[in-house]
Amino acid sequence: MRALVTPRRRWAASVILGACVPATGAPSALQSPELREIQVVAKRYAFEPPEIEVTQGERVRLLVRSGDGLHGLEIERFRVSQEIPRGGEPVVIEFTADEAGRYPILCSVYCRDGHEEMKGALVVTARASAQP
Ligand SMILES: [Cu+2]
Repeated sequence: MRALVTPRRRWAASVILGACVPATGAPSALQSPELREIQVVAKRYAFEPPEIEVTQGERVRLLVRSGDGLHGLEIERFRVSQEIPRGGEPVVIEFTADEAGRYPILCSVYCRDGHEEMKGALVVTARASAQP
């Protein structure tokens, strides 16, 4: 299934992306990944939703905003590390979930007493081997 991305939508996304460093290298032209877009709120001291589920091989776009002060969002396995500024403007983070597993999501910016407990999880479920 091809993702329906209108030119206008692309434009909007690239404008937001201008503020952040790409999480992964050049996109693979071989894949036609489905895009999974998920809104995430970082606030003291949790991520909402606390668990993000995607399917292996999907292109994941996280739209992350802060519900209070400065935070960070880090998923080491997918080389994601991004500051989430205060003010509620969404930060766009994109990566391809190319390996199944459960990966911790951490706050990478010290945000006071509960910082160490500020954890979420990215759950990448294995794609069924037999595609219809
Ligand atoms: Cu923190």
